[in-house]
Amino acid sequence: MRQRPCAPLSTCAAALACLLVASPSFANGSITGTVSAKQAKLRKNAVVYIERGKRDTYPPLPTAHVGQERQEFIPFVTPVVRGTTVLFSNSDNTGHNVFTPDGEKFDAGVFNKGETYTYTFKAEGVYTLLCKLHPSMISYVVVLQNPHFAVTADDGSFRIDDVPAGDYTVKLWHERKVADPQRLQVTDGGTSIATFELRK
Ligand SMILES: [Cu+2]
Repeated sequence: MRQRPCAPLSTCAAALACLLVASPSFANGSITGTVSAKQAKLRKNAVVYIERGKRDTYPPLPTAHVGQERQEFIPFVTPVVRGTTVLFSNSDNTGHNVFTPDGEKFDAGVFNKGETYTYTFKAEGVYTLLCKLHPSMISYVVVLQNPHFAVTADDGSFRIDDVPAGDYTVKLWHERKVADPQRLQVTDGGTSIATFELRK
């Protein structure tokens, strides 16, 4: 096609916008795959993450939200980057509490419908969230070094996009099971496959 001497400005702007939107996916790669387990219901809610990213430290993510609805924490697992604040809210007509016995520990006390509590997670690790008023309530915050993570869907599938090219160790966290870490290479524009089998 012959280049027109001067394309309309809107065409240039649209082309530039396309380039800007498209370029990150070409500069980085993706990791996709599945988590398998004998019991199908165990495949969801696993966190797949890169153990150490290219940088030493990463900025915190925007505030994450864990709700309390119908006497459950929602979502079941919330991965965040170290330094991220999590806002807890209560939408039930009954009071709830949230506390963790893990890491630095915190206890929000009792809060009622419409009230919130925030906590900033300063150290990497897995934090169990519990409610002193309802022993069946449980969920997890998984504090990671970097934002390259995903939570598995009901079928165990996951996808991590926008990963800088390089060699990585990819790990898995699951409430009750373990899986062997995977070494893999991410290439610019490529999709690397990681498969985890839950055991124990
Ligand atoms: Cu509760």
